[in-house]
Amino acid sequence: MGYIAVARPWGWPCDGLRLKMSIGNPDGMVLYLHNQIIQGLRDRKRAALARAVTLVENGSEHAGHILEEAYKLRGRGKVIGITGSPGVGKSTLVDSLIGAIRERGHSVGVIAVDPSSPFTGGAILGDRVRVRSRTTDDEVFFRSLASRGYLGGLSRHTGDIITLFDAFGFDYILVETVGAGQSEVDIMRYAHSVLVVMAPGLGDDIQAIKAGILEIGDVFCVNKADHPDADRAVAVLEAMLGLNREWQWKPPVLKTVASQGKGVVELLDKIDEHSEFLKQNGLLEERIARSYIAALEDNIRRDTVDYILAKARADGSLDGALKQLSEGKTYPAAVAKDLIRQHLCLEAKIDE
Ligand SMILES: Nc1nc2c(ncn2[C@@H]2O[C@H](COP(=O)(O)OP(=O)(O)O)[C@@H](O)[C@H]2O)c(=O)[nH]1
Ligand SMILES: [Mg+2]
Repeated sequence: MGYIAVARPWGWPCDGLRLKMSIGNPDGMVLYLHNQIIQGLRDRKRAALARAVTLVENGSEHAGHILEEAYKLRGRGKVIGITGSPGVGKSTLVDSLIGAIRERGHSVGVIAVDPSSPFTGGAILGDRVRVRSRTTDDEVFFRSLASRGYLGGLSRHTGDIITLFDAFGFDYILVETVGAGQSEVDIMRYAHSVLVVMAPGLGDDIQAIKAGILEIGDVFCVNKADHPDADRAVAVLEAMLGLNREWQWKPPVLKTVASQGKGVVELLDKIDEHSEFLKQNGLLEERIARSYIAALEDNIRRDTVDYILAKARADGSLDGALKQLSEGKTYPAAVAKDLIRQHLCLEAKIDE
């Protein structure tokens, strides 16, 4: 009877007959629960979304069925990526943007990808605390993902979780990524519009070039405009953008004081303007195609890595390789190629 407690955490009426049929048949029970979750997504039950995200985030083998159904429901929300170095004020800005979006009567889901603490494996608490004020609003949903150290520190399931949020039917999906470098550039491939946040006096102009961030930004925002150096930062950024190339869409540079909500309505207007530009010029499809490519790459990489390591563990070739490495007889790149050849039965040449 333990199943009943599992089936009803979000207070749906219990379907007695189907439940009885499922008890004693774990696979049937799992399917039943998953159908409940999918129906819950359609009915916009927040608890169903929370449950689905947890299953996907934990890499549950049963998540595929939910994702398959979620994929059919997706396609309504604007996916806005928000990126920039730690401390520039992204989370504060997200909080203000939530307010501006709600004032216009739209719903918003927020996904914050945080660097995991190596000690707890949990997401940084600060983000959760800050948005708590809005958690009573039914049209706002916030989820903080631990990054689990996947390739450059991103949550390996971010793309799938965006799909779940989209299936739920949010008007806006804000994805905040922390850190600076290739990993945050990569995650932005899932977004339709990318907002790059900078702050004066943090040397961000230099970092931006390094991270290739100028190329991915659709809208730029110099936050902490209460700082005296803000105008200089805007000027530097505009100069760098202007020299860069011929723009079809010239990314605007805005100033905000997120902590006081200043400039946030204008920022939302620009984000909307960019969405409209994409639609009017047939470019939204390109962005969506970009997100499919990102999803394919991420999934192929993830599944191939898991597969090869599992096979290599099982037949002892991983242990053998580790031993050879520790004895200095080979080097990791060579071992990796051997393992790929061995376990994927590859005849194709791998580039040396
Ligand atoms: N002076 C000033 N401080 C701000 C502003 N926006 C955010 N902050 C502060 O900057 C710090 C980092 O903000 P946070 O949103 O956590 O940055 P994140 O790491 O980019 O998400 C916090 O102490 C904020 O209160 C702003 O516009 N002006
Ligand atoms: Mg943050």
